Amino acid sequence: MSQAGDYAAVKKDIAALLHQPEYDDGSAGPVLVRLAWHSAGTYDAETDTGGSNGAGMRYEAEGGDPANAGLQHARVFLEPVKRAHPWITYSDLWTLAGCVAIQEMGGPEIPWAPGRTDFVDDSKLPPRGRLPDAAQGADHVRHIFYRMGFNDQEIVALSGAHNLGRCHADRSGFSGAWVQNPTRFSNTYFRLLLAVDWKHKQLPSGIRQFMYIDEDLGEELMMLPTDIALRDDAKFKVWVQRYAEDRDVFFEDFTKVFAKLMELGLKRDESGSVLNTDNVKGGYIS
Ligand code: HIF
Repeated sequence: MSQAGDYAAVKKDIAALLHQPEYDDGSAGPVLVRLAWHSAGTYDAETDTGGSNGAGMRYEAEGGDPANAGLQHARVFLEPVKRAHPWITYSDLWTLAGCVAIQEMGGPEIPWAPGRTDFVDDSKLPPRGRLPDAAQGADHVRHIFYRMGFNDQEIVALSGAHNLGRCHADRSGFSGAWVQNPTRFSNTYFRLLLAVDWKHKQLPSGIRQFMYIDEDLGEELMMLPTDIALRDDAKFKVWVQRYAEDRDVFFEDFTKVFAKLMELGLKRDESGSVLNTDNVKGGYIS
């Protein structure tokens, strides 16, 4: 067992578990990034509810939300790390794991700070329906991310995370990966979004997505309707073009916006300590 507060030891163990030859594309990384984002992405700035604090996905109300299907795999991957470092909260572990995964897959280092609590404050529980619906368009994407406090540029920068991982028919209903190498963080997602003639595809289930078959590679790639919306909306497209052209600018902007996502709902004092865990007394919600 590591000493309480030894986050370097936790990071090392997270990095060591990413290689999973039997799972998906051989890495736990993408699903860990999705876990981190779904834990935070329930935030509503107006009511100050939701967010990563509380690790609510451990419980049915949030964990059983169909939008979170498949994330049990990510939580199971992290259990040995929690056992080796029992002092870390799940909410810190899940957000940290997403950041470590991004960096280990070739992405930027995301500034991350601890201090989240695992005590569930019932008054902060997010209702279901806070996470985005991939079948929709630009208005919906704005509605969801403006609610968290993001602007158009930040929405597009964040979206570069779809360079990672894949859709699973038995989780979301959608199917396939966005890029050819889905365990390598890059700006390929933006480049493909613009460069390729994406065609409608209807899956046997009736679900509609977009597809492109790379004849040379003999490989089929996909985009969600919400991804295509970034290309087809004039204001979003400006940023898609910017990030397609300049990987460094994308990495810089992504770093800031992913760090902001991980912090939603936390209030820190000048020393960085989280203030809004003050309803936790003697280990229980008062
Ligand atoms: Fe995703 N996302 N996401 N997403 N996402 C899926 C998978 C991943 C949306 C829908 C889906 C973001 C925004 C949105 C990742 C990371 C991020 C899947 C497939 C869907 C349907 C799930 C499955 O079937 O397993 C929508 C509608 C979003 C708003 C536009 C974030 C910006 C891109 C915030 C983000 O960081 C990652 C990583 C995956 C891959 C998971 C995997 O298991 O491989």
